[in-house]
Amino acid sequence: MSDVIEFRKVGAVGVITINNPPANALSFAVVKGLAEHTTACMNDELCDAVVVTGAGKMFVAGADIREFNMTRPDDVPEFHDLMKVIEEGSKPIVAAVNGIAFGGGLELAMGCHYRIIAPGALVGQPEVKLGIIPGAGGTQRLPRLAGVETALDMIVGGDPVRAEEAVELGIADELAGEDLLARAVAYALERVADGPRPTGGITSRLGAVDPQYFEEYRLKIAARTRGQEAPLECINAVEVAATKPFEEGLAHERDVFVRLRDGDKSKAMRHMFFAEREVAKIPGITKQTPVQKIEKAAVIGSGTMGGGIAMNFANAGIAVNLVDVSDEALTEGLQKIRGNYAGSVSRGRLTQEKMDERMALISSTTSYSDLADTDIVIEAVFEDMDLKKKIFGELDAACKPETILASNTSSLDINEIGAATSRPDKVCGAHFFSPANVMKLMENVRTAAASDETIATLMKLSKTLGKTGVLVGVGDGFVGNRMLHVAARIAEFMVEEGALPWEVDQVIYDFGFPMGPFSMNDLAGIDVRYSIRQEQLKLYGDRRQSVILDRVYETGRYGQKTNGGWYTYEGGSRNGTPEPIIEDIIVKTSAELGFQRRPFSNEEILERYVYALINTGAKVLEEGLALRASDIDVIWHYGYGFPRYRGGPMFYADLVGLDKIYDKVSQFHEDYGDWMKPSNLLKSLAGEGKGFADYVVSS
Ligand code: T1G
Repeated sequence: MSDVIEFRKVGAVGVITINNPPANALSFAVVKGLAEHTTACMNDELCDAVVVTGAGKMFVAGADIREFNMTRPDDVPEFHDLMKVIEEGSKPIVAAVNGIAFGGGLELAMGCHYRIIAPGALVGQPEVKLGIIPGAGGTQRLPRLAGVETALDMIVGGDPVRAEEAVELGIADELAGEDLLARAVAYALERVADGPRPTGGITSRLGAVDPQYFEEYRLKIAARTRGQEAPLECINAVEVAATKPFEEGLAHERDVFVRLRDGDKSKAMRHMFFAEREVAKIPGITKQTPVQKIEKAAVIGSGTMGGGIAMNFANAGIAVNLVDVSDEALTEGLQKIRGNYAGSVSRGRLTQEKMDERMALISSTTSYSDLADTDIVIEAVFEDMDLKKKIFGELDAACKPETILASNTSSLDINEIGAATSRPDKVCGAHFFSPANVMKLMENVRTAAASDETIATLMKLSKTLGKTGVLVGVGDGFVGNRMLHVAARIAEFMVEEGALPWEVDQVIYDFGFPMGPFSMNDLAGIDVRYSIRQEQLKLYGDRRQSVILDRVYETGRYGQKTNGGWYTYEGGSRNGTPEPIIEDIIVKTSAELGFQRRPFSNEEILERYVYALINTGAKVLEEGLALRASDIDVIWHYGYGFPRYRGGPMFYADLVGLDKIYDKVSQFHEDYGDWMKPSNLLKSLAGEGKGFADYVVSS
């Protein structure tokens, strides 16, 4: 029948094994094979019961996400029809759940009559993280097995539960011992006398639920699911399970599943699912590329960034030596780290024991001679090329030959830094994002001289630290900040021309970002942006910068740190309010600059900001500073909060259409000059009617 399904008889029990690596996804072939083998067993007089299990380490990771955009072949049942064949089977069907049963995997197990689960296995309905709801009966069967409240938590949250808890919750009937399959076969035979137990017929757990409960649940999740549809639809589907007949619930689920699956938000979130896995695929680097062990690390600079970076190593169980020029600086840096951990302990996110373990992994020194045996050093001092070259020269002399030397610089030329050492093949960039112990993104910077081993080690280190490491090339601002600086400038120019900071921020917030550029400026510090611009003016004198930011800086309003920047922050609140002083400065400066202020529509604000991002992303691609467009999407999601349900700037551009974006950017080019010149890649792809998804960087 099908090579992704194996079948054998164990006595009077038919054992159906799904063998569809790498994740045993419910592909069309698997669905077809499952239906055929189930039907065959039901018609086999010598078969008294059936066991369904997965080959390898997973039961089933879910439906095959890659097939969502494909047309289902006529001879392949819909998910619901497969579950109907199983649930209405005339003989007991037992799911032997090994490893992972997610999405359609858990739904398959719940379509079976009984479930035996292996210790340590995980079951979950993560569909909401793909912008959809379970589409194979999960919203209707899980409430029947585990009750409405548990079903809501699992389906709306999307997080898995462990085997032991699955038994307690009623999702699984029994926790297997050493031999899952043997136990499942025996259990199936024990159930022959009882016969099938269709999950759809279980109603005892549904109990009368107060409609208010669902309303309160909707309010509870509203803030964190802003802009998304799937979470609310998950609640609606579970409410239908609790209030309507089973068949009606299945029909409701199917209609909503198809609508969300075919919508842009789910396509964007599925794009991100694969994009964040694609970043690990680097031309020339394979599983055979040697990787250096990282058991001892050091961080140069005990400031905010250095301390955060050091915490990442301690959190991963790696000993780390914090280095600075004085004991006072180190004392202050360690105190800040201790305070960060204590905050997590007080919020119940970390145990005191774990905090103590991590603090014990962090040592400190003012002497490079203590770094001789270090495996990797991350330099995180302030952005001064001469200082960095001096530090790298000293590290080169102090550390063993194989030590990797990485800079956390956000924009300086790491090729030049590497040239200050005798080991340029061991020099790279590890650009963390602030706060470094929280933000998942690492821009791993590949210099011209870095060896494959150095890059492979750096990419593996990202995973070890629980980060999403994206490989980028050496360029001003690498990828993320290069794009940010262009968009931030265009936002400032819009304010010169007539928009107000809070108008721009509202549009960008409503698009789905956690905050707009001016709020972000207040958070990071206007003084920080001011100094970056001074650096850029040195590097690129030709680039006109809006002087409004200078005027605000000159008032001493640096943002949240001074309780006022673009916004005013009453009583230390983090929610700013528009400030009339700022509006006066803006209007006055616009007049000085000769602008006749004009209103900006929300659409124009969004287009200018986001298309500036996209155009710069296209330039990054054509300069070979990113391996693929989807890497840029991953950078912008994990580094800057680009909403996952929009898929990242480059995916979003393909949805809008590159021809439209090219036309708009051409207009910006006329308005602002060459720094907004359309990218050649954008122009050529638009002209060919293609998208960034069609563009493969020559490796
Ligand atoms: N479909 C297609 N490919 C998948 C897949 C899936 N569901 N899950 C994993 N892969 C691929 C993945 O792209 C990678 O490929 C390889 O398997 C290893 O994955 C009807 C409609 C299971 C926890 O959302 O969470 O069911 O890069 O690197 O770290 O209601 O994969 O090697 O070519 O992630 O060990 C719901 C998605 C689907 C779970 C394993 N299920 N998967 O993590 O390996 S929708 C999910 C995961 C659904 C039903 C609905 C993880 C994992 P490649 P990996 P891992």
